[in-house]
Amino acid sequence: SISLEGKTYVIMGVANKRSIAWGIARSLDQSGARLIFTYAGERFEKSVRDLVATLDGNHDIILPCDVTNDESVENCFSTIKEQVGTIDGLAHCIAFAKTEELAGNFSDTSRDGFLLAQNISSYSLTIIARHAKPLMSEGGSIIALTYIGGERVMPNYNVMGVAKASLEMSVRYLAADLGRQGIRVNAISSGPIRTLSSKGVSDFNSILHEIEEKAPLHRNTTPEEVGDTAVFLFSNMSRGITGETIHVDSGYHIL
Ligand code: 0WD
Repeated sequence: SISLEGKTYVIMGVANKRSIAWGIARSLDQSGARLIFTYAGERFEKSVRDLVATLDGNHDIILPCDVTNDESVENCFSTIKEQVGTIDGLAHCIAFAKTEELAGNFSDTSRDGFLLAQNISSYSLTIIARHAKPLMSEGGSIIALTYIGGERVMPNYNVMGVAKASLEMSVRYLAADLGRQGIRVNAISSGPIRTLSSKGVSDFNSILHEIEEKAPLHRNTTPEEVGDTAVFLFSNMSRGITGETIHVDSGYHIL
C-alpha cells in the first residue's frame, strides 16, 4: 500500500458513515496521512467529530465550511493556513440538488433549482481551489467526485447531471490554470453508492441493480474502492496525471 506519512489533506463533505468522503478518509487514514475535515453546517459537526474519533490517526482540525458562503470558505482556509501552513491536497465530495428535481421531466427544472445545483455542486470547486492554492505552495492534488450522469443521460439524475458536466469541465480548466504551480486537479467518477445524497435520486435501487446485471465486474462500487483511488491520485504515483476523470465504477462507463 502507498504511504502518505507526513502529508496533509483536507476532506470536505463527510455527512455520515455512508458518505463517499468517509471512504476516502478511511483509506487516507490507513496511509498515515494527517487529515483536516470540513462540514457544511452545525447540524453535521457532532456526527463528523464522533466519526473522526474512530480513525487510527489523531486528526484534530475539524472546521465548518459552507461552500455557498464566500466568507465561510475564506475563514475555513485562513484557519487551516494558521494551523498547518501548507497542505498537500484536497478532496471535494460535495453536491446538492432539490429532491423534486431528481425525478420527473428535466424540462420542469426551475431556475432556482438549476442555479442551486450549479452553485453547491460545481462552482464550489473553483472557489475552494482558489483558496487552497496558496496553501499548496509545494504543489498538490485536488480531487472532485463526479458521476456518469454528467456525461450521458441517466434516468432522474436531471439537474445534477448538468451540474456534474460543469464540474468535470471545471476540473479541466482548473488543471490548466494550476498546473504551473505543480497542482494537479482530477475527478473520480464513482459508480452509484447508497448515501444520504443518492437517496434523493428517484428509483436509485434499480440503478444499483442495473450495475450488478450489466457492468463488467458485475458488482457495485464501494466507498473503499473510491478511497483507494483517491490515495493513488494524492500520491506521487499519479504525478503525470491531471485534468483526468478516472471511472471507479466496475467498468460500467464502457457500455
Ligand atoms: O452514488 C453516489 N452516492 C455518488 C455520489 C456517485 C458518484 C458521485 N457522487 C458524488 C456526489 O455527487 C458528491 O459530489 O460524491 C460526492 C459525495 O456524495 P455522497 O457521499 O453520495 O453524499 P453525502 O454523504 O450526502 O455527502 C454530500 C455532502 C452533504 O451532505 P448533505 O446531507 O448536506 O447533502 O455534501 C455536503 C454535505 O456534507 N454539502 C455541502 N458542503 C458544504 N457546503 C453543502 C454546502 N453548502 N451542501 C452539501
